[in-house]
Amino acid sequence: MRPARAYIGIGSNLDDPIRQVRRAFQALNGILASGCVAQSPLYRTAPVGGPPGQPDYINAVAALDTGLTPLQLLMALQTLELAQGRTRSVRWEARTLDLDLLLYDHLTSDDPRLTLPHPRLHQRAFVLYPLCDIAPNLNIPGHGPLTELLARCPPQVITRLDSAD
Ligand code: A4P
Ligand code: MG
Repeated sequence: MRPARAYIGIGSNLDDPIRQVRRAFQALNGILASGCVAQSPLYRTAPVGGPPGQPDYINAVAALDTGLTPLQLLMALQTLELAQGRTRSVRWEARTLDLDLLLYDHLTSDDPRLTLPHPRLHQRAFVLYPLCDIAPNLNIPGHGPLTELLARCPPQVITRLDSAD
């Protein structure tokens, strides 16, 4: 069977975030029946929402070809978050690693366990910029062309890092 193309949003703002994101790229390649086919550049981004005084985030996006179902893939992502020290208490608190399933082929779902596309993807520069770097022609189900979402996105402080950073 043809693999599905999934896009994963990666975010970290604790415990050496650049290292956390690079480690996450490697770990994504180790997911069962899956392979990473593209990695975006890294971005330094101001925190959106959450408790005040959080450090900046490092964000990036990976494209993954996968034979897993959407829920199997979500569980694999949550296992990687835990392996990199993720804890959960307050919503949108600082974290060592957040892996969001942004898109899974053109699937849509309003299941709260797994909403597709990711419910806040279309409003977030820290997702849209790296996604556009690796998949500029994407159409986001229910929202339209990625480039149009980027043009309409609320202003956010976001800086692309050099690969040497
Ligand atoms: N869930 C439902 N749909 C999905 C999906 N498509 N991908 C459920 C991943 N998870 C999904 O997620 C909470 C629950 O969402 C999960 O149990 C899952 O079943 P979580 O990762 O435990 O908690 P969270 O990340 O704190 O919550 P949430 O609502 O996913 O937050 P977001 O939207 O991920 O936002 N600012 C900057 N600059 N950069 C960031 O990366 N991230 C956030 C978190 C806030 N501000 C940020 C950043
Ligand atoms: Mg999350």
